[in-house]
Amino acid sequence: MNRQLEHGTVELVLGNIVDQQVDAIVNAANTGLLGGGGVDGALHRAAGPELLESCRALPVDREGRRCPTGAVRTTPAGALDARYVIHAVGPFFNESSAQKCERQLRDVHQAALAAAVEHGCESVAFPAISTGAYRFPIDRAASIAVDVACTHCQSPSCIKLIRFVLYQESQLDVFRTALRSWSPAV
Ligand code: AR6
Repeated sequence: MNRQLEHGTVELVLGNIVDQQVDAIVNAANTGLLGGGGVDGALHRAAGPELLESCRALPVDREGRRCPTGAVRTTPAGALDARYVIHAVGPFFNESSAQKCERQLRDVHQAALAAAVEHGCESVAFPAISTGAYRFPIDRAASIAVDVACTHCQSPSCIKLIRFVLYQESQLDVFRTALRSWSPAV
């Protein structure tokens, strides 16, 4: 399914994030940025050692993080069929701080799109950030991700194609509902 907005398109596909041919692939990373399971593991395996080397070269802060939660770092994409990997650190979902988690998930999507614009990208593929190991409820994550993407595509300087790559049919269904029902804030 896709939805054409004023200046760009938001697309939903069932598939594997590592197979995407786009300018930038977004990784669902952690603050250390040295790989992990899920999307992160799959991307590092497919990209080869160059991706890990690029991540290792990024500066580490006093808390040992290469990227704080809610932010992104951009590297070359190694052997992937993309120019960049945008490493995005989503929040670990916790119901007792749900509002903060929701804000951080929104921030990380906005930061990834801003990084893609900054690097001159016209197409970006996102996984469903935070909905695996980080346990963000899929319906809440989908409505935030879709809202940020659709809002972005209302702006003339936007990314022309934002693709969400869902791993399971059930996740695709949830994103489909969110994309169909999205309307601009008044
Ligand atoms: N392509 C597309 N989607 C995928 C793929 C794939 N190859 N593999 C999994 N998914 P997760 P998170 C889906 O856990 O929740 C890592 O260890 C998956 O079904 O990859 O942000 C990092 O190093 C789920 O819906 O990311 C971090 O420590 C979604 O992608 C931590 O997990 C995200 O699942 C980040 O957790």
